[in-house]
Amino acid sequence: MNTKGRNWERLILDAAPPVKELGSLAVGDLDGDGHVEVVLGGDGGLLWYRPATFEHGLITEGHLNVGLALEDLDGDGVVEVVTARERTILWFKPGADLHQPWAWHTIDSACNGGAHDLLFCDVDGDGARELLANAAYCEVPGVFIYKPGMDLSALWHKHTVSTGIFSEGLGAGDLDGDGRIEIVHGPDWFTPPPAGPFSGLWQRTVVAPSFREMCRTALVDITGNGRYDVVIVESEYPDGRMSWFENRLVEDAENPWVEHEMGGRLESLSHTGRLESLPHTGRWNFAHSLGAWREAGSGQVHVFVAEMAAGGWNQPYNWDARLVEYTTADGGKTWRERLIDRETLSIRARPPPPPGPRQALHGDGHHGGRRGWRWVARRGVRRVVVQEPHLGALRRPGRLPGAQHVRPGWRWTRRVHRHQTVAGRYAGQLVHRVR
Ligand SMILES: [Ca+2]
Ligand SMILES: [Ca+2]
Ligand SMILES: [Ca+2]
Ligand SMILES: [Ca+2]
Repeated sequence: MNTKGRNWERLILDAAPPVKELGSLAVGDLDGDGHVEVVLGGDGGLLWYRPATFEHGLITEGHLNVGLALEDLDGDGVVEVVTARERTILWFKPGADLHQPWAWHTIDSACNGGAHDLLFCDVDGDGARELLANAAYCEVPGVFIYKPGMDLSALWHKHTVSTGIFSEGLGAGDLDGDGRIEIVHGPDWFTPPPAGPFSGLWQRTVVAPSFREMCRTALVDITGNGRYDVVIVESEYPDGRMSWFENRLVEDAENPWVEHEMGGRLESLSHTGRLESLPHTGRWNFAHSLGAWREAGSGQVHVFVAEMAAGGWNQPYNWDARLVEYTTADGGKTWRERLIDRETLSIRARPPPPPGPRQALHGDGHHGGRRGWRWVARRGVRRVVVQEPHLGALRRPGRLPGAQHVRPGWRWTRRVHRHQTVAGRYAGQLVHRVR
């Protein structure tokens, strides 16, 4: 594999967003113009950014929860923004353009607790996707399904899947191939009652008995047998574990989940373009982002995991937070583990990658106000190169590795971010196209 052609570049959207911290992130085309926008939420507001132009704006103020999803609710072909603020779940729709005030409506005005995870899935098979939400950090945590009535702007019907068990990490899909949707929540999975998904509480079974309750989960068919396997990472611990659980519900009902731990050595490209191999402890420090997808053509499976730099519970700031991509081409027998980015790698200017699919990935993190940017990496980005000298060592672009690869018509500009951190003065530059 040509590793040099698969570089990732860091794009800093905003070095100092007007919020105290950011905890949620989603990517989608908010205005139907064919270009993705990025939605970010946290303590201070919900923001949108247009990576192509660095335009940005505010969707709403307040302290938003981690739960965030983009879904075309009204069927006009453009996604709306669904998120949670305190104990409410809300949806937002832009006006004529993203800069104008957004309309908003309430889905649930009285959640048990803050929604940490939101996702859409057609739970009842009627062709429309329902909203799944959990309630976390509250007296009666749980998992709920919301189904809208004819009037989207009215409160949605709420069905309880389970209450009384605190977990994080929602996923949903048909795990056993019977045509009905199951729900994964943290280390557990839930099957619907026989009379239908809205006929009662769902039955809980444990997928990952050795995992603690706060997780991220991703459902993806790794083995290629047509059923989802489950990737789980413990997300709120300095020594979190990560495994994928092979789905053998059909083949071996007595032993339906076979654990495969994910560790190994991480491949990393140095800023000089040399491939290095780094040891991996097999433990993850607040790995609060997890995504997985299967390529339709090749069947390759990719798993993306990222640590947040400022973990919860007053943990020390992790200056070494990692962004890693796992890839398998043989059904999970062997994996290629690739370090995409890490906070301490200070210079990210790289030769632009060849044209290819623009796969949007994201890192997630609470930043505690000290470093106000977040990771956004896109495969195939050719428009923006970011370099990021740290601790005040502002360098001239011409002396940076990769700087000579800036395309004609682009120029270096100094923008935005110089601010004080606990480690010293911090500064950076962006390269962007001359308009
Ligand atoms: Ca757009
Ligand atoms: Ca819509
Ligand atoms: Ca449905
Ligand atoms: Ca099923």
